[in-house]
Amino acid sequence: MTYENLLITYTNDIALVTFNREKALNALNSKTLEELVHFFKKDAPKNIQLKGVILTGAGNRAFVAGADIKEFLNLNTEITGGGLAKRGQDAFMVIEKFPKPVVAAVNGFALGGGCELAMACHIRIAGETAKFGQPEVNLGIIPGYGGTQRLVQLVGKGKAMELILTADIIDANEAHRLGLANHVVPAGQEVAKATEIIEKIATKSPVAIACSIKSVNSNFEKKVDGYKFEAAAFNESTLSKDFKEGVTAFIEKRKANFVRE
Ligand code: CO8
Repeated sequence: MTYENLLITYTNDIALVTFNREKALNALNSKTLEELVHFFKKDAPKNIQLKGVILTGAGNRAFVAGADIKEFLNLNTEITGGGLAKRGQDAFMVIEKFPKPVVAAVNGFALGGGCELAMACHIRIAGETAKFGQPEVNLGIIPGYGGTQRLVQLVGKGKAMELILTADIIDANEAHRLGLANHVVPAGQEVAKATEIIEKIATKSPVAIACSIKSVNSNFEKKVDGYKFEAAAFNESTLSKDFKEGVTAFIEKRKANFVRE
């Protein structure tokens, strides 16, 4: 696929995916969503050496300012609201379930679908100029790309309810205080901090990382018994070469040498 709205570069086996519609504050249109899914489903899994993925926005004003509101004009003719929401939810689920760390480097507005996108990532780094919010009720809609679910998971029901009902926009420090942002860094340092975290994770067992991601996610799957899921994922990790290497390295008092394969 030729990417038009995503800019994808690789440095030291880390993919940097930049939403590249700066004039529209990187708003997510259908083409961008399609490209995002293609990247996570087709291109990224082929790259065995990939350590993780960083998502960020072009320019210094926005991560992603939301779903592309201009496309809403076609709603209920080309696609229903439910269909549109499902398409975005499915896309973000692919990110949440990606077996390697996905970190959002939030360098400006993360509103509506942009906040929902950041929440689908495993970790969020906020630049100090970042702004988060779910302003959908201003438009007569609700968060439809997973926001009513993931915001509750991250900040709790009371605060999620308030943010969604008031459409308040919060700054990076407030997002950090609430647990929505993992770290706040000076503007411009978001990708560097995300890189540092992915590099740290890359020294660990890839099998254990993938099992940890899916096991933590299982906590939020209503039909799944998270404890059973965790036991199965634990079992999977014990059958790996990584487990043998990790334990042997400990006993031999050396650093484990895990291999991505
Ligand atoms: N969609 C489309 N275009 C956008 C968007 C957007 N979400 N946000 C900004 N833009 C465009 C503007 O239209 C403008 O374009 P142009 O120059 O052609 O007029 C350009 O970006 C710059 O924006 P502004 O001039 O408005 O810049 P300001 O600095 O004055 O304001 C704001 C910045 C506050 C971020 C403002 O642009 C804004 O409020 N944007 C909309 C934010 C928003 O409401 N986001 C939520 C969208 S709804 C959503 O995400 C729902 C997700 C779930 C969908 C479920 C399926 C139905």
